[in-house]
Amino acid sequence: MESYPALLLENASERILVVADLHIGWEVSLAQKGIHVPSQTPKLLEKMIQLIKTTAPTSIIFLGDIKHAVEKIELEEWKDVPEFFEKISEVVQDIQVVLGNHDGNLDALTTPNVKIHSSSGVKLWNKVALLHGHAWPKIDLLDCDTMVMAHLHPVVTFTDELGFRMIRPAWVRTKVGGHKLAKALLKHMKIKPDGRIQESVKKRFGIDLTDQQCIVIPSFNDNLGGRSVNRRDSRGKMSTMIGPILRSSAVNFEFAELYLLDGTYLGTVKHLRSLS
Ligand SMILES: [Mn+2]
Repeated sequence: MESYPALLLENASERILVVADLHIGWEVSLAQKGIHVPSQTPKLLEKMIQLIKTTAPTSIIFLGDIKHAVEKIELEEWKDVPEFFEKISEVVQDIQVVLGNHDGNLDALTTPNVKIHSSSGVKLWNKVALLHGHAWPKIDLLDCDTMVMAHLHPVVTFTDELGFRMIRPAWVRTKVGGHKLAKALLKHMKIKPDGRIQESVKKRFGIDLTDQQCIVIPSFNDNLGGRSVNRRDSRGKMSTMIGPILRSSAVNFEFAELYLLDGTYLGTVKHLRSLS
């Protein structure tokens, strides 16, 4: 069976499919550089429909970057994005979007059944935090067990002795320290904690801070580039330090676990760095 960069979250009554980073209309950015590729949206739609057939979800949550143009709407997106939502709506009625950094003016392109959440994220079943990851989370997500993010388009790089390079999408699983994330978030909110962070957050927001499992979901569109999680850039910096959560000291990326799309466990970032 084909492996998809998708999560299926289940409870007794719901099956929620979570996918991210479709970047519909990315071909248009190539056309601006003189490279003309036919619209790839029909293939993306076909892949999505197949996934829906396989998993029979009750809802779909898109974790941001539905479209590619950041602020404006490209001519092609006026056609491709609404058509995409129309076709998906024929098979699943409950569709939700958590906004990503590429989703400016997205509401003009969605069908009326699509519910749009802000980039600060949404809480599912009181225990799963869902957000794109380019913006700060809202503070009431800080008592969840699990945080699911996108934005990074994580890939893993393998280079052999001859210099041949293979790059594959990768799932990332790590931990977010609740205390450190809350400290950074309060600072961003310009709130001075009165006393200890834990008590302060409880008193002010009624939130019981906790450490969370953090999952970074690979991009659904496999024509996109990604951030190589086990490779340093030319200045020796990790390219994964993007977005306020990953940039905060709350996430230790060194010990993040990496998996191939089919679930094969590869090792930690620290361990796989020598292979990049
Ligand atoms: Mn993206």
